[in-house]
Amino acid sequence: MCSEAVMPTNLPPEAKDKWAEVEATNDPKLKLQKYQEFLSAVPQHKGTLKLRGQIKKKMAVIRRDLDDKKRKGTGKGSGGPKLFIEKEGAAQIALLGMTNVGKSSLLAAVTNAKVEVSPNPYTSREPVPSIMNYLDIRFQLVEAPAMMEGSADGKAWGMATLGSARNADGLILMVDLSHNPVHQLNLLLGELEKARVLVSRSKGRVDIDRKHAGVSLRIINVGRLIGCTMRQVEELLRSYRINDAIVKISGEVTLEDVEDAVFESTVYKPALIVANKLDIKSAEANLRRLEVHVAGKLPIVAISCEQKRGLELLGDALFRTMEIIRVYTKEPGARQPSTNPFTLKRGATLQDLAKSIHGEFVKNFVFARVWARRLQFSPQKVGLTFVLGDGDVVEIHAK
Ligand SMILES: Nc1nc2c(ncn2[C@@H]2O[C@H](COP(=O)(O)OP(=O)(O)OP(=O)(O)O)[C@@H](O)[C@H]2O)c(=O)[nH]1
Ligand SMILES: [Mg+2]
Repeated sequence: MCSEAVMPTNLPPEAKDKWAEVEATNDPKLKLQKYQEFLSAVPQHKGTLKLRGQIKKKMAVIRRDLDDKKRKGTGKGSGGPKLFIEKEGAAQIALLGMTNVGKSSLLAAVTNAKVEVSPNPYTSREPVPSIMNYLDIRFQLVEAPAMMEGSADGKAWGMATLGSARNADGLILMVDLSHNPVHQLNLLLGELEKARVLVSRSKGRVDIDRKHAGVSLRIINVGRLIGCTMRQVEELLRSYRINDAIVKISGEVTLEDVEDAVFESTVYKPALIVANKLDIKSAEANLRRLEVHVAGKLPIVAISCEQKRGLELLGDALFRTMEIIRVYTKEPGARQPSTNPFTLKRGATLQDLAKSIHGEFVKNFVFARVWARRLQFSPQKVGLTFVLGDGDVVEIHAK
């Protein structure tokens, strides 16, 4: 894979420079232009075919989003619905399923969203966000337009559906227990895979986190590199001007996988299955079949929106699947910690917390005190590398 050529697709430096410019902008129009410039700098040979296809797809999504906005904007005078929903709360969860499985019913049952529930197929045609509260955590559920065969190829509202999945932090795969849930699940997973959204973590994985500005390039390898060395990985990343990021490698990873991660062509989303309509006669038998098929690879929550059964299990299932921890901060000298926790990913350190509070906090950090049940002594004086846990109370002392 990377025996002689370090770059699997052999991109010239101009193309890599252009890619850095693509990454640097969030303005859709400018991004579109930068993508175009990038494409012009990519040589047209077989080795770059896959990449060019992926970039064109990304451009199509942006164009469609811009068109939508223009149409809606001039038509009704409103901003119109967005293809991408801005994130809110601890995690954004895309609610995916074929039509009539009960996505809107679930939203209506666990959030205060005003949605249309109907036996007619394809009622919801654009992503609808709403907040679900669990303990002191807020999850943002986004009902995506129904998935169908061909969604990943852009059929009907496929762009919006797969876009919602790609944009989310996690997925709920919703199936209807009144008829063959295994078929429905396979269809969802098949379309997601076509769109390079994967739910399994069994294979290798490369995460590039560019949010950590100011850390320089850090590569954490807890996996195994196949056919390449750490140095080649670093060279490849730097050739794309990735000089300031945390890169995590786990499982078995090739240099091509690393480059895929640069273009974000494959993304991994934690997922859980919600099996609805448990009230229907054949549901129990279908649930057994689904459980046998899934074989513990994904969690399953069985519910009935109609009878409001099983809904109380959803919050905890999301909490576990999303690997969320809550951390309560306390001002030095204050008696009580804040009741509004910061939510972080399991494994997050004090440095991650400090950063999510304020970028300056890390620079001015002196020490912190942590109160936690799992510690032998509380409070304990700790530094930035301290790994936080759910329920920790933290008092940060800064200059
Ligand atoms: N028996 C039963 N019917 C349900 C349940 N949940 C939803 N339904 C019915 O299933 C139909 C579809 O529900 P919706 O919530 O509109 O489904 P959806 O997935 O949002 O459908 P689209 O937006 O059209 O793709 C409606 O007639 C609901 O009343 C349930 O738990 N049990
Ligand atoms: Mg709906």
